[in-house]
Amino acid sequence: MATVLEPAQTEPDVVDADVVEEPGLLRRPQATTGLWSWLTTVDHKKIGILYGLTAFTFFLFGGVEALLIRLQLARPNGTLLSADAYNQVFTMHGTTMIFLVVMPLSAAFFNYLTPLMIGARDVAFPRLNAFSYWTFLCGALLLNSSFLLGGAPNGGWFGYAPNTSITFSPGHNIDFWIFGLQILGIASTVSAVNFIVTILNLRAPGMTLFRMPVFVWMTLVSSFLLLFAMPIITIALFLLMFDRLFGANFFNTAAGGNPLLWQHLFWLFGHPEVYILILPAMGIVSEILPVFSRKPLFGYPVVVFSGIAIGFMGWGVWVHHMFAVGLGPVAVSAFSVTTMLIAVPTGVKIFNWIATMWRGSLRLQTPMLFAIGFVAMFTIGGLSGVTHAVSPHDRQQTDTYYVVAHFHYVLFGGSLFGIMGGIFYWWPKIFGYGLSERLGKLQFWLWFIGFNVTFGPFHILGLSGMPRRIYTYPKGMGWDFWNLVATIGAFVIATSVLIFLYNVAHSRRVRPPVGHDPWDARTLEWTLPSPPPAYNFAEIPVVHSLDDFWHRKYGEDAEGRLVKKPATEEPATAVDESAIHMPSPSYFPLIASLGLPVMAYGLMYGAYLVSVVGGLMLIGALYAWALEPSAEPHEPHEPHTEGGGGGVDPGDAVLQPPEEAESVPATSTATSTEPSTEPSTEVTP
Ligand code: HEM
Ligand SMILES: [Cu+2]
Repeated sequence: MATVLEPAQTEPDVVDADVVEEPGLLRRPQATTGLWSWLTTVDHKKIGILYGLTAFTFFLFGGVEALLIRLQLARPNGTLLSADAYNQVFTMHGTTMIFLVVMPLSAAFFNYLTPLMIGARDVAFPRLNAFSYWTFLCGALLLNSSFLLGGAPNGGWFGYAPNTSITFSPGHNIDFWIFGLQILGIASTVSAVNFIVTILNLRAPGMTLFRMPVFVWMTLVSSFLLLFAMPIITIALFLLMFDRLFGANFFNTAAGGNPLLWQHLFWLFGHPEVYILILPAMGIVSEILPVFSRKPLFGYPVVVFSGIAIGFMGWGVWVHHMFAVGLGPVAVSAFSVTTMLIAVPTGVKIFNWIATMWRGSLRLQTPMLFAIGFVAMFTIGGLSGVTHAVSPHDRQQTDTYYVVAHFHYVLFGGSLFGIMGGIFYWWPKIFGYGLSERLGKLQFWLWFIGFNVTFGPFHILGLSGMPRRIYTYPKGMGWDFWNLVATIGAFVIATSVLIFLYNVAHSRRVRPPVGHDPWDARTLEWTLPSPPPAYNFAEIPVVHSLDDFWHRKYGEDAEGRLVKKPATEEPATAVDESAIHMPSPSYFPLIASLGLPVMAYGLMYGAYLVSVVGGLMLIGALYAWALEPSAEPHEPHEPHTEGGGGGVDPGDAVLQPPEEAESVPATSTATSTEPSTEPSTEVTP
């Protein structure tokens, strides 16, 4: 039975309900459009878009920092940046690209796609989700405010002690790094909890774990990694904070402390962190390759299990970052072996992706080009990683440009290629129009060539002895030519990014319509209009198989050939949107988040009263949030607690477990803020 959208309850209705509004602060905001609606939104789709826009803005920041580095190193004896300015720029470049670009871009996809892919109306804790976004933004702004407040962090993205102690870094530079990462850590941890609960509790009927898209699996594994990794860096940062602000000596050798403790703690977090950076992109590529090869993913269960295996094995390799610190042959050999072993599940994935394309009918559209680019570049990065695992080799390579080459092939060649493929793939679903394919292909080739011209030479520079983190180098070291080549490459990358921005502006202007399934895809999100209505599914779908949407569209004839099933023309049935219960907007998550940087600035500058104010903002908003009516008073519906779904916080519950959904009358505040342009007859139940 097909469905037709009832005209959404318009604002005025709600306004009428105001006559019964409760007095005071706790009255829920009602705006569904404009800036206020974005500041108070708890809609996973809007929060996903906020993460995406913010992270892409920081990509531009990190990119400019990268160009400054490359300009400084383009010629020997560069004078563009002083030594300290250079330290600030590369530290912020690395920190930005990891914590403010790749992680939040992944979170953007987690937020926008997970509920759509599992057949849910939102995440388990919508206001907590808003809190995690605003907290991320507060952490990012605090970190970058350092440029205006005396100097940005300058101790490298892994902040080795005792270089980052108050003795060797007396300014506030490192304090900004500590508090910035602490606040970002809260955002990531909260978000991880949200996605674990959502994926384990809010799947549509029939969406068993092994019918979930690989992207959802990688979201789950990354969230568990975040849950266990963030506490480790949090403790390390607290120890460093106590050393710097309160005279402790955790890392001070002279007072019995141990700088190696920092390295162990940082890389115990740091290596799982690199999988937190790559697994989402691996999930994205595992969605794109089957669609553009018109074949199911080869070895779906193996791809899933190798992701889980990487999630576990990623905890047993951290010492490969410390092969040169003198831990002794036993430790070094053991971690060499574990590091080589982790190449196995990674290699398995690469073979499965190649096998998916093998004998497929490939459509080389932009998402597919980036996905294939991912597989090729990540393989190169993985191979140089294996050379690091051979510890005598690593002795030559550690702290040289060979290492810089390695992590750019896996983080840029891997994560960013995958993410860019995802942007082109899901853009039509998110915004209801497509990006230009012609400009997309031009961007891809410049991006691909620029990438290899920039980072390929780093392998040569590293093996010919060029250390990383030097702000200049003398003439005649044999590094002049390849540094110039690398800098030219960096500007080719920059040009490709400008073409992307032009593509966005141009496509937004002409808005080529796309329909709900422009790529002939396989997963649930493509059953919905583009963009989806605020409540996602008019009816919670019932899932019967992996790639459920594909199997609704295609069957096999007697010879096993793929045949399109006749479209089921069914009479449209009315959907009463106002009967669909959705969480109401709230501004308390934003206020709670703002309390965190206020606390940090107070601690950093010793203005403890300011910290108290920040603490009160946080606690006050959390209480108000807890006391906020879970839905508008005029909405006659069963209290949420009953149907709160396994372990979901009733105060925040949006959805009952799907099988109960039908029974609960809903509120009207769920009016879709995004105009659903498509009559939902296109949505098959
Ligand atoms: C846009 C093009 C990029 C260029 C031209 C570039 C260039 C560089 C260079 C030359 C360095 C070495 C600085 C030094 O050791 O003195 C560096 C460091 C680094 N880059 Fe990039 N990079 C780019 C993109 C990225 C991306 C996308 C990521 C991660 C997702 C990333 C992560 C890092 C990290 C973590 C460091 C180490 C910083 C440190 O030593 O503390 N970079 N980059
Ligand atoms: Cu590692």
